[in-house]
This record gives sequence, C-alpha cells and structure tokens, in this order.
Amino acid sequence: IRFLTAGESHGKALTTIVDGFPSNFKLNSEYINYQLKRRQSGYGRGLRMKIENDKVEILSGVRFGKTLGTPISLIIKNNDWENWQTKMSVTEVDEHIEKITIPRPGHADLVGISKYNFDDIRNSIERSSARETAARVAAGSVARKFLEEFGIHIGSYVESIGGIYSKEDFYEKLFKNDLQPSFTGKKLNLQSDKSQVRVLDEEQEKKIINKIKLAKKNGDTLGGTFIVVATGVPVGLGSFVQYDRRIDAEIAHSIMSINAVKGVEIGAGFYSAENFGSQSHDEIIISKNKFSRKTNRAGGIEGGITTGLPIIVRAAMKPIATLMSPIESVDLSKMKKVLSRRERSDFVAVPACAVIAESMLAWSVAKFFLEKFGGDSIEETKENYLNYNSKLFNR
Ligand code: EPS
Repeated sequence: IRFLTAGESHGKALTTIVDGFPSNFKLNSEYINYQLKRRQSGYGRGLRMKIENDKVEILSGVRFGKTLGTPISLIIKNNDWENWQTKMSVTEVDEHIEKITIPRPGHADLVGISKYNFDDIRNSIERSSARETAARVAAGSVARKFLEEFGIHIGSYVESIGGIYSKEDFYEKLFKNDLQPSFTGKKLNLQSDKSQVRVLDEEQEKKIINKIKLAKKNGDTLGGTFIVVATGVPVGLGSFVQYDRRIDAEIAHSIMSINAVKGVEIGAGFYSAENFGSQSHDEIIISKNKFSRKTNRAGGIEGGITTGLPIIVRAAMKPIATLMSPIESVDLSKMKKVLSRRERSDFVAVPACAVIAESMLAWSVAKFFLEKFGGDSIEETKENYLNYNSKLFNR
C-alpha cells in the first residue's frame, strides 16, 4: 500500500491518493471525518482550528459504501483559502505581496528556503506546516477501517505536556500483560478522548491546562509525550531477515515523520537501557499447553516481528516553533539580527499529534499486514488470515 499527500496549508485543499487496499470493505466519509475532528481538537490549539471544520470528500475508489480495490482519492478543502486566494494564487498576481524574510528558529523556514532557493519563506512555510497531517489522518483512517475488519484497534493517550505527568504510571501498566485481553486501543480512546488534553488523569489535566494558560500568557509553546498502541495484532508481522522488513523500524519511521516529533521509543526501550536483562525481557510461560509472556516490555515486537501482544509506541513532540514572544533570528533581506517573526499558530498540539500518530501506526500495521496476507478482496485477505491462524503454532 502507498499514499501521497499534496496541498499547501493555505492553498485550496489537501489531497491524498491511497492505493493498494483490497475491495469490498465498508468505508464512508463519516468514518474519516470522525478522525479528522479528533485531530482538530485539544486544549491549546490556535485560531486556525476555529476556521477549519475538516471534512473529507471521497472522489474515487468507493462505490455503494464499499471499497473497489482501486485508488481511493480524498480531498479536504481549506476554509481559510478564501482569505488567501491572492497570497497563494497559482497564477501570477499584479498586487505586491510582501515577502517573509525572518525565519522562525526550530521551524523549516531557514532550511527550506536554503534548499529550494527561495527568497520568500512563505514558500517553505506552506508545505512544512502541520496542516498536511489532516491528509495523513484521512489516509490513515482507510488503514484503520481495514484493520478493524480483523479486530485490530489503534488508540492513544497523552502521557505528559510541559513535563507534567500523572502520579499513576499508566505506561508501566501497559507492559504488564495482565491488561490483556480486555484492553483494546478502542477502549483506550474512549477514556482519553474525554479529556481536553487526552490524558487519563483529571488532576494531571487541571495542572496541564494551567501550564498551557501560562504558556499562552507568555506567548510561549509546550511539547510533550504520548503513547500509541495497536491491539489485536496477529503474531508474525514483519521480519528479521532484512532491515527494512522489521516492523519496529517501519513504525519508528512513520511516527518520526510527524511534524515536531523528536523521539520515538518502542516498548520499554529507554527503561531497559538502564536496567538488567532479567528486568527487561518478557518471560515465556506455559499454561494448559499454551505459552504466553508474563509481561510486554518488548512493546509487542521481538526481532522485528509482532508477538501478538499490543504494539506500544511512545513519542516525544517538541514545543511548536512559532512563538508569540519571539526569540533571536536574522532578517535575511538585511542580514541583521532581529527577533523572530510571529505567525498564527497553536500553543500546544500534543493531543492532536497523538491522533496523527494513531493514523501513522495504523498505516504501518496495515502495510505489513497486507504484505503478509495480501488479497485483492477483503474476502481473500480474510481467508488467508484465517488459514494462517489455523495453522499457527500455539494458536
Ligand atoms: C495546522 C494548521 C496551521 C497551524 C498548525 C497546524 O494553520 P495556520 O498556520 O493557518 O495557523 O495552526 O501548524 C503549525 C503548528 C505549524 O507550525 O506549522 C493544522 O491544521 O493542524
């Protein structure tokens, strides 16, 4: 499977073409819109989210509510385009449009104009903006819907914002296999989506909201950490035979590709680095002639292959680079020291980032799932899946 996105932040629309999914599974725009709405939410978002009400239009690949096995093309219109028609015109305009020449530290402004030989940072801002992730959520929602056919559910929660963690360490709990099998990604979202910042602890939520208020007051921004899980994943996706067939490598790539993500961890990765091997691995136990693992510190992946336990990914998002209280930069047109430019933005987008990560994780799991089970129709994929499961050792 593959997808490409296109579209500038203040252009007419975002588009994506999703290719390689089998025919005959149900898909409609309401399903995708629900995920798009989740991406727009979270305390700390900026004014743009008040302008946009992201809705997808399915242009191809679906008939009578079911996939055709043909490329699925999706479009999300930018409401804000109305205010940017001249500034973002595809054709030349007579009007003088002021160029942006002061790069925001931490954003793609400086590297973007250097690489693409621009003298206007606007050309770089537009595509590097996290607005593009709306198209990714749309593409990832197709993958998510496909995975649901096999009881695979993706969920997430925010672990911390601005260094504020819960007293209760839910992350550690995730490594205990005793959460299984009733724990699902879907259930996790039912809980985290209730919170304005997608945390699992009300006390923590209050503290975080206060800290976001402080950041807003100071014209500053905050980052944080979040956890994404996939439950119901079968044993055997991915492989150790080549570096690019390891599913942990694939997942790290897709999560790291999200704007502002600076760290990705699978399972108890960094914890294990500080502890003994005996505290880090998942003991294999046998009961009623069936084996299982005592814990899930591996985060559902051993040797680049899924173990059948939940995939657990943790990621760190840096604070958004657009600051209302600017920091030092340079005006490139005058080559003079100045304060960086203000631009409308979010103060915190960690809750949204976790939702985007769900879509990216869904994509990676679906990619390896279809590589293993194939099929041109969902019926064929299911047959292959059931056949594999019936022959699976220790099923
Ligand atoms: C975003 C849209 C953007 C930003 C944000 C994410 O819209 P605008 O630039 O018009 O305010 O709110 O992008 C960034 C934080 C960024 O640094 O690029 C969205 O749709 O998620």
